[in-house]
Parts: sequence; structure tokens; C-alpha cells
Amino acid sequence: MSSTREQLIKLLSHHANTFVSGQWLSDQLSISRTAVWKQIKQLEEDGYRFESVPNKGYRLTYIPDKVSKNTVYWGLKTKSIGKKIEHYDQIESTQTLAIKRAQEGCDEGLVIIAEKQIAGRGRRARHWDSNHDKGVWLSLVLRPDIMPIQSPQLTLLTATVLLDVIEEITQLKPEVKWPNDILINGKKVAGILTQAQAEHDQVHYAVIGIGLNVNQEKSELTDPIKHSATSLQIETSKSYSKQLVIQTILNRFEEVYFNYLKDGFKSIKTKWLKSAYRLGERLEYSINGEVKSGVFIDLSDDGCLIIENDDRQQEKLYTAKIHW
Ligand code: BT5
Repeated sequence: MSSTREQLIKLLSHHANTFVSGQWLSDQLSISRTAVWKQIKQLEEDGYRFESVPNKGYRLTYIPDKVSKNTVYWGLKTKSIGKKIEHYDQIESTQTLAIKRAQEGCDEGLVIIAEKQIAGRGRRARHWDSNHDKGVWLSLVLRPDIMPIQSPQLTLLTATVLLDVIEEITQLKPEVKWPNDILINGKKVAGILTQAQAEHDQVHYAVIGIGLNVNQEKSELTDPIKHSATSLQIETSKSYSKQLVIQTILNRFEEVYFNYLKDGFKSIKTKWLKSAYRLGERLEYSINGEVKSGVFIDLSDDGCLIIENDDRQQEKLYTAKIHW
């Protein structure tokens, strides 16, 4: 059950085009008119703004651009993604908590958002720089009815979502570097971490972690990512509402994810390939210490890079280290 404050904000934001009277609010919330007034004063102190007219009541005119589960929630058009949100000012890692929630049996669509992560992580226990509030750090829990072998497709799906969202917000054309990096002008602006738990022919859950650098200035990028990373702010000299970025990601994610569950991977693959970093170029890669090279020609349905070697043989790369 949400608090009186949350219910009040919900009522006001759903009627943001009209005035609502103190009496109506007091009836809806089963609290006195004085208690409504006190709540409104409290909200004003927290940055909310109202137009208030005698005999007409209150109209919510501004919600502060501070990310909270409510402010994100109200801007969502989704059916399941983000229907439940947990928001933390600081946490070790949204991914670790989302996995715990998934194991506890939470519903599909739970989103964990943090302003700062003190132990943000990438793949293979690599560090993810997020101990500050300049980026979007979130993890979402899915329970897709797909075969375990298909779970890498979720990383590629998420990459296409981020490509769209970044383009929509900044008008820039990012690229996707296999398997999980989003680049702008050759530098990493976002990373995706997919962790799934599966058995036989069933995926129990997949947790998708998204880290997107939003408002860092160039001087705020420190070693070791100083030269390899970028942010939306660095690329466009503009700062962005993180709340809006999160809403855009979640709204778009649900649309693409539902289409994928219905129609399969084909359109995601097409979209992914259109923005693939170094598609059609010769890449060097190593497998078990042996360095090889070949032309990156395609993506397989199970999410591998397809390379054509000098003997015109095609090879699928699952775990090779690519020397980008
Ligand atoms: C990734 O791993 O790119 C996946 C990153 C996922 C982060 C999200 S944030 C929300 C959720 N909670 C978590 O704890 N994690 C997820 P990988 O491909 O292994 O890349 C890691 C490498 O990216 C590092 O070794 C650095 O070189 C680089 N890196 C670290 N932080 C970065 C940043 N903020 N921006 C750009 N590059 C970064």
C-alpha cells in the first residue's frame, strides 16, 4: 500500500490539467483538509510546485527532476516493465539486488535503479564506474518464455533499445560493439550485463543491467576509462534529465521486448547489424591463445559473431577475445 504522500502525488499528477479541490483530495485520501494542506506544503519544500486558486484548489505544475520510484513510474506507458520500481540513492550494485529479487520470485518487470553504485560490475567481475550520480544505473528482471540458448539475444535486444533511445534523445547515431557495448564516436557510452538462470529448456529469469553515462563532464572521467569512455553530455554539450532517460529506456524496452516475444529475433538482428561497429571489416581475435583474423560478416541467431576466414570458411565466435 502506498503512503498518503504517494497517493496524493498520484492524484495530483493524474489531474495535472485541472484544479482539484482540497475537499475532494481529503475525501479521496480519507484525511482532513488540514492534513492535505500540510502534505502540499511538504511537497513544496521538496521541490514540487503548485498553482493554488481559492475555491478551485490545487494544480500540480512541476515535479522536481529528482529520480524517485514515483517520478519514474508516472511517466511510464508500460504494462509490466517498471510496474514495480525500487530506487536507491546508493547501493552496491543494482544487478546483485535484482538477481536476489529474481531468486526470491519477484514478478517480471521489476526495475532496480540506483543513483550511485559502490560496487558496480561489468562482465567477468570487471568494475563498472558508477560511484557517482551522473549516469543511469539500472537492472530489470525478465521471465521470458525462451530457450536458454536464446538468452544472449536479450543483450542484443537491449543494445537496439539503447541505440534508439540515445538517438531519440541526442539525435546522434551510436554504434553497437559486440557483444554489449554502445559507442558514440568510438567511445563507450553504455554497457549491458545480462545474467540468466536457466534449466533444461527453460529460462527462470534474466536480469538485464544497463549502465549509461549521461551527465559526466570530460574532466569527471578518471583512469582507467578516461580515454575509452564518453557520456551524452560530453558528446552534445547538454545535460539530460535522468528521469526522462530512464522512462524512455523502459517504455522503449517493453515495446521491443513484447515484439520479440511475439515475432522473434529477426527484426532485432537486422536493426543490430545496421549499427554494428566494424561490420564488414577484418578483425583480429584470439581463441585459446592463438591469434587469428577474418572478416566480420554477420551475427548468428544465438548471438555470436560470424567471421569469414581467409579460406572462406565461416566461424562462429562465442567467447573469443576480439582485438578491436
Ligand atoms: C559492461 O561490462 O559493459 C556491462 C556494464 C553493466 C553496468 C550496469 S550498471 C547497472 C547494473 N549494475 C551493475 O553492477 N552492473 C550493471 P564489460 O563489457 O565487462 O565492460 C566493463 C569495462 O567497461 C571495464 O573494464 C572498463 O574498461 C569499462 N568501463 C567501466 N565503467 C565504465 C563507464 N562508466 N563507462 C564506460 N566504460 C566503462
